[in-house]
Amino acid sequence: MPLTDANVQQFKTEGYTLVPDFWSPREVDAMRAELATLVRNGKLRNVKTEGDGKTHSQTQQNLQICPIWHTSPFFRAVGFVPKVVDAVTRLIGSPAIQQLDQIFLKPARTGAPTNWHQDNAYFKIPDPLMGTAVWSALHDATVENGTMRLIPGSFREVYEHKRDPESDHHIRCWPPEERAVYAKLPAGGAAFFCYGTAHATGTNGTDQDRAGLALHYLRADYASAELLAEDRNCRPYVTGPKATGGLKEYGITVAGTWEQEVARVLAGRPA
Ligand SMILES: O=C(O)CCC(=O)C(=O)O
Repeated sequence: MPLTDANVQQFKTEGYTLVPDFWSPREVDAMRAELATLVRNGKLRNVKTEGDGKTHSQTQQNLQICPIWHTSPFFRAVGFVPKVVDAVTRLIGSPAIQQLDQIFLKPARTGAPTNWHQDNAYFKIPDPLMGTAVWSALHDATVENGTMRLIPGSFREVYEHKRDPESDHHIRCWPPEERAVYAKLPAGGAAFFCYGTAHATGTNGTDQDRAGLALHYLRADYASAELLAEDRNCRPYVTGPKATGGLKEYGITVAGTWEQEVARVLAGRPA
């Protein structure tokens, strides 16, 4: 489902927008199957700590894989899917690079939060509306299982960030939570939110796992020189004159492979 004009307008004024049926059920099935393979192969790690930022929790889990592109050709391809690239272009313009890809999996009953932060506290771009996350729900994302919360309009504010003692590497802030909205999304729904939008996920106390796939895109003319270094082997251009479908950055043409990747994963074939 493409973005509507109302989605684009909401992103520009409130810093986020939700699209409930962004991915097809078949695409979601393939994403879950690939995630299960990554979990089985031990590719996610628990970043939840016991309040000291160091000691990993034995009772709660915030399982993360970041980046994913060098482990999974399937998730590498997701960054070039035309509906993703079109949506990103409508929201932040062109030329754009894909900056990051990651998954957070919150296991049933033990799933731990990712605390409040603004992505721009990490990325530090001069205009926080010029970068966007595309956060896709791989399972129904509800209040009960800790779906994403977002603070409308918070991209106009800059909150102080400190090391998050509940994670082994994250930072966090303490924004006005009473202004937050829940991104309640069915599996296959997507939340788009700009680099300045304060956001957090919660605990998963339900009997089902919940995972979110987060892709981040940045307008290239707002990226630091280091992000665009000629010899980088990631952060592909997805639009504009330097876009090669991944060939330049990954050494292989990735754009256009999504359908075959979905079919391959659903058939259980190795990459
Ligand atoms: O899914 C999560 O727990 C957090 C995702 C997130 O914070 C992000 O994409 O920036």
